[in-house]
Amino acid sequence: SMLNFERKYRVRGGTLLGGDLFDFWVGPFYVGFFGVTTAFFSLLGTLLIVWGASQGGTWNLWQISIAPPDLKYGLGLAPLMEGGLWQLITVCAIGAFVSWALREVEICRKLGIGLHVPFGFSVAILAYVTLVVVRPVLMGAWGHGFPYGIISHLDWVSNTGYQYLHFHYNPAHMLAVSFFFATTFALSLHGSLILSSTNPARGEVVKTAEHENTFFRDTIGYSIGTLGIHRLGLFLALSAAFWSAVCIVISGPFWTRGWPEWWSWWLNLPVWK
Ligand code: BCL
Ligand code: UQ1
Repeated sequence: SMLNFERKYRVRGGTLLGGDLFDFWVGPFYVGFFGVTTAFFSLLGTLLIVWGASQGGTWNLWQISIAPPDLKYGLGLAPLMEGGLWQLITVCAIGAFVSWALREVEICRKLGIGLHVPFGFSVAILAYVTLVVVRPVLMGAWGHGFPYGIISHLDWVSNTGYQYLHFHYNPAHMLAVSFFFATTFALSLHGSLILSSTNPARGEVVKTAEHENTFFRDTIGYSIGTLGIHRLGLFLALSAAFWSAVCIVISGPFWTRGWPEWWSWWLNLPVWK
């Protein structure tokens, strides 16, 4: 059954591409031109992964891996079984992620709401594209992308990290990690604050935003406000993904030595040098 609200907003129009083509719902789901392209790329990409797995010599979920081409192929196309499959899967992944973001945009336009959600998702896509396109292109070989496998991608992160001796000294990695931690901290404060005021004891009434403000004014002398906490949360989360993209794109294209050494600019400041 449809809510009155849904009936009111299930309207045609607001599409970016294709006009009325695919401008309809299937059950609860909006389809749209980009729903079709999402389905196409996801299905094809998943089939390619499963087929690649069938050629990989193991069905052990942890060990299945589809590797990028050898560095010798540079930025060219590689034979299917030597990284070409990884290249096709990467095209499908980007096709699916971007289609999903654009489908979100069309839904936002139908509803007349802001584009915050697709914008947020775009920053996650940016981090992924930085890993498998931007950095490999800047370094001259698709082989710098990460392999598609559970253990194998962890090995890639570890190997890539140690290539720069100690990744914790990467200043952008420091920022990214700090933003991830701050994001979880903010969400735990917000989630617990909302539950504390909306789950009253039996027989008591639900409390108000003023109670929420007052809790933080009493404890730390400041409340960011009910709208403000959501702005802060979005800022923290977007910053986490943004600085992640920065930390990896500067490793190689900008800095090729160990990250601890990068800090010699600090030791070399004229004040104490
Ligand atoms: Mg480190 C990266 C934290 C130690 C080497 N490291 C990261 C960052 C993050 C982080 C800041 C990964 C998140 C990210 O990119 O999000 N590292 C971190 C922490 C520690 C740490 C907290 C710690 O010690 C406590 N790192 C180390 C050690 C090094 C090291 C010191 C190894 C020895 N680290 C590296 C390297 C890298 C990182 C190398 C990176 O490359 C990585 C990074 O910054 O990458 C950008 C961004 C989010 C994404 C990329 C996800 C994108 C999602 C897409 C768009 C959508 C997917 C949809 C999905 C397929 C659909 C599924 C279907 C549904 C289930 C239905
Ligand atoms: C807060 O001040 C606030 O406003 C009332 C919320 O809204 C419901 C919150 O969820 C949180 C966590 C805070 C406190 C946060 C800071 C940064 C002071």
